[in-house]
Amino acid sequence: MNIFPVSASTFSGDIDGLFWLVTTLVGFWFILSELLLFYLIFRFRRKKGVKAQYIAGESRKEMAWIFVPLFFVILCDISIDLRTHSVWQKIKETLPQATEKVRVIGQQWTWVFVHPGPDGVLDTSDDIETVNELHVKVNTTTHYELQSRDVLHNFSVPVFRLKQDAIPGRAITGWFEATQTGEYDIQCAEMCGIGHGLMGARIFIDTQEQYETWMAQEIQKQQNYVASK
Ligand SMILES: [Cu+2]
Repeated sequence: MNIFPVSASTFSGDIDGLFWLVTTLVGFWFILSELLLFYLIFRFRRKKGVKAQYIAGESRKEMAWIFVPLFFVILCDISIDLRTHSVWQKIKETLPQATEKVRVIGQQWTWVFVHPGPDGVLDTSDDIETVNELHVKVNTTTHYELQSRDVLHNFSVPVFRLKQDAIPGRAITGWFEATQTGEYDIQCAEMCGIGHGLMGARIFIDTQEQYETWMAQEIQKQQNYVASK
């Protein structure tokens, strides 16, 4: 059964693992406690000639019903915290060496992407700027520099399991490495005004050849535009 969207980054499996861990542990305690609740309601109910019992949980034996499960619940909590911490460290606290860089700019209500041109360097005259269309290379560690031109936005790429707030006045650097090619959704995941729901874009994960073909097309478009002026 595949309940998750396509998994297309080096860390998406870690995030899915966390979802499974939390769902399994919480699900286990939920089912156990509900079963027990209904069993106890049935077991100590009022019967003919027998009053319903009111159990306050004050004797040592009764208290064990509270503190023994509590102990195990806390153990589960700790295991979730440890796993979460190591995943957070891997994704948010380490910044592997970049092979590629791209700038992502959120504004009401669109995404602007600045790709380095053939020279591979941002902020030079051959940069390629696109609207709602991000091109990255597969199997390449890519740094994104995230900015906002107005309010809070959130750069969310579900297939990467990536979410990062864009904060006005700040340039936030993060990274990803795509593991499979294809065309997928990008969505703003921060309520940013009336057009928020429309603030979607597409990410194209290209092979080296596809990327170069796309870049050549963009350069051609620019030249045609300049020539037409
Ligand atoms: Cu938004």
